Amino acid sequence: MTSGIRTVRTGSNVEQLQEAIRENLFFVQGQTPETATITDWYMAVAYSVRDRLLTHWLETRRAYYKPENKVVAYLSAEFLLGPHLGNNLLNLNLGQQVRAAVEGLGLNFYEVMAAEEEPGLGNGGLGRLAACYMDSLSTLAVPAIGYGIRYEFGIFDQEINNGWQVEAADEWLRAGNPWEIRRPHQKQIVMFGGRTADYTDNDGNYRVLWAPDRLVCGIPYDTPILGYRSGVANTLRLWKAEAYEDFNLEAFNIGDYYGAVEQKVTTENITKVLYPNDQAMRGKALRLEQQYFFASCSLQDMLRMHTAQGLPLETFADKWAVQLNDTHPAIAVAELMRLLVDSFMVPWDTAWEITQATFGYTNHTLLPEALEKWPLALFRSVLPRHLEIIYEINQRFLTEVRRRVPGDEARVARLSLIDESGERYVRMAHLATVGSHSINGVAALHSELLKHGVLRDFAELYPERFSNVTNGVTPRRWIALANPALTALISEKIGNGWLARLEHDLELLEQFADDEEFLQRWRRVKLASKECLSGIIRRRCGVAADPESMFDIQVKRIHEYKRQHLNVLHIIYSYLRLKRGLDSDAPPRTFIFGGKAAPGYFLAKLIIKLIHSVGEVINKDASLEGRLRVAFVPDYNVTNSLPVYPAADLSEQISTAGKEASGTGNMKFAMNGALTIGTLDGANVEIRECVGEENFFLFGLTAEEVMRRKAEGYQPWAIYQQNEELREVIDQLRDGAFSRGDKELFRPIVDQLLGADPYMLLADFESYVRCQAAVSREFLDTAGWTRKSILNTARSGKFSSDRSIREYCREIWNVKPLAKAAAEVAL
Ligand code: 26Q
Repeated sequence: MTSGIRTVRTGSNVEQLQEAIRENLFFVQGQTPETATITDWYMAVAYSVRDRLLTHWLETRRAYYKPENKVVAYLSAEFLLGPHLGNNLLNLNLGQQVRAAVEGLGLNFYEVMAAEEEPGLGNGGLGRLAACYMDSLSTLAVPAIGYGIRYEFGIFDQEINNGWQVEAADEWLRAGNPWEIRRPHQKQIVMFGGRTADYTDNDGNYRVLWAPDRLVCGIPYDTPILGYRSGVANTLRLWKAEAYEDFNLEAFNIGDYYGAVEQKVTTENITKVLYPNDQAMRGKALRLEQQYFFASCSLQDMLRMHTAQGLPLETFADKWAVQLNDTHPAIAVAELMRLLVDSFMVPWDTAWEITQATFGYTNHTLLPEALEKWPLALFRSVLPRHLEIIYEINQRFLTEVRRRVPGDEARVARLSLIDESGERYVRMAHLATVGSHSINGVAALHSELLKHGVLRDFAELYPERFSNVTNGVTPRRWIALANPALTALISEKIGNGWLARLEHDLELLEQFADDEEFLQRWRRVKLASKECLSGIIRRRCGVAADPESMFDIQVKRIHEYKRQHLNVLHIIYSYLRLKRGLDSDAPPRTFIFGGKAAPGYFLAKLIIKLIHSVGEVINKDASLEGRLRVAFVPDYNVTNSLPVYPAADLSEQISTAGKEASGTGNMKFAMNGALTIGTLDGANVEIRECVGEENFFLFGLTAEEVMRRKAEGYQPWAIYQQNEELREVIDQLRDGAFSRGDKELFRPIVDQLLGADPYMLLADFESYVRCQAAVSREFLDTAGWTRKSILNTARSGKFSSDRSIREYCREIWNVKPLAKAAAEVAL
């Protein structure tokens, strides 16, 4: 390369960057400044930034191929990354120069940034966790590859029509994706369906041949995941399904051109669309095909890299730590066994040792109805060989169980990888558990409950395999990018290093919690964030929100267990009291919601309608003089969430205790200085421990009490009759006060609340509204509230994903950071 090219590709002063953007606009987008659209400019800027991280990326890739480096493979059906540009600018420390360069070209920097379509390749918490973990792995200089699926359509876009959710296809690849590189030479081939046959080989060994009826190509698309100023860029490798051409040609050659094309279309469906986290989805063959497709591609890719280094298969688990992000990739356990035993002729026992030493399994749910299971017949039709392997694993496992606990066939049935209580199913959580050396939950309470609930029998057999790693979120995206003003204020007080050392440094803020001037500046930063969100709400929802009012926010997927409707009951309750002339001294509140409902989840969609309907009545009621406002921010996604967290005074984390595995939004809010109103659920428990109980609003039954109440027989009807104010809230809902007299519209919600509601809203209602009254009182003490806000931020360092990743590295993966960077980022 000539030095001239080098400069335009890598130079980092404003002139060089401007030159780079102009060149990319012309040579990549084929546009001139006169003809370019904002998307063309965005692409030109993105390519210019990508050029500047390629060196880090290729150097990190070399580390994967060094035999002495152990590599983390994070297998996840979802990676909910959010926009790349801002993140890469922050991590490369190029933000100011690129901004100046862009503005020097006569463009609005924020408009250019806003032209990025975010890759919404996840549903919510689990997918976003994978993205935060990739960020931390690179920041900590741990060699890692994220393996997943390159969905052509990510999570649907949400539109709101007359208060109802309407789904629209997410065409995120429309304009092309400047951050990915297709690597067709590293394609893999994946087999599906067909039959198996056994035979004896020349050495007298029992062998199985799998004759599939379909072959599919997996093409990797790589995206760099930069660390925060670490000089490391790990790879996110997402697989796209394409037709296996040779196979297709067979049909073509015998004249069946349309048959060949049809097969191509069917094949490419595998990576078409992300499934929503919806129970109604259960049993869809395409979902199993997706899971197997990416698990197989990823393992074959690791084996390719492993053997390319001349390493023997016996050392596979010394080279690779493969983490299963829930059971979605759990089929990898059977697939690694198949590859080792059938393809590489490794003896079964050796293969099983390698497999168990390789995998770790993270569980993200306690809801038994959410555990993945596949009807046996369907499983066999897609993966006949894997079913045999699972039977073999099961037989050996149950033999071991019978040996260790003789005469307990009920236990054997509970532990079996096959559910035979009715229609027969393959239990994916059981497969993941027996195939892993480590099983962890995602918050302390969750990990405890796991051992007493869905994985109890396994925890009794193998207690040493169970542990907890409490979730974390990356402070780079969730503080620095989301809240630049707060970031600047914090840096002014405690220096610049804290974004990479949250647990250690953030608590240094505490010393300013009583400093009058600091309090004022903290308050002004919060107010400016609220003004910004207020503008968004005005433009997008047509709701006027006073930035001086309390911003009370619940953003997350819409689900009964998360209890957005409990929040709504409190809103109605507050409204009725104000109408009656009570609570006139309470601070004005703006209730803000955001979140998507699974398209097939009727009650969740009705809750969205309910929020809008209640909002319509309240926002229009002039007699309130603006003391209550309700807004629903449409299309809640990573991009739209960024201005939300900094603007919150109050974070709603109100799930039924024992139902939310961890939650991660709760952490993002606390870091940005919101106080939490919450139950003792998931990571709320640990957040409260860290920030101090006086800085957290606790209400509701504990997980234990929930279970006890359920066992005794939960009677919502009795609660309804005893509590007059609750009765009025429910009656108004039922009698059409929020549905223009329509008594049918919200009946399903009312019926659920008064019926066998598994989430026990009414049991927590009184405790919740009382706690909310305390929130209102405390908010009136501005200085006291601000102090608590500062303490929430200062004490939330534990919830950095850097801490979580350090724990995974030490306790589960036995992986160390790259030597070069180790001095800078001590693990
Ligand atoms: C399963 C089968 C078929 C189709 C889809 C699915 C599916 C997809 C996504 C099931 C579940 C999910 C996502 C689950 C999830 O996001 N769980 C959340 O994980 C977070 C990270 O650990 C936790 O903080 C949350 O508490 C947990 O709800």
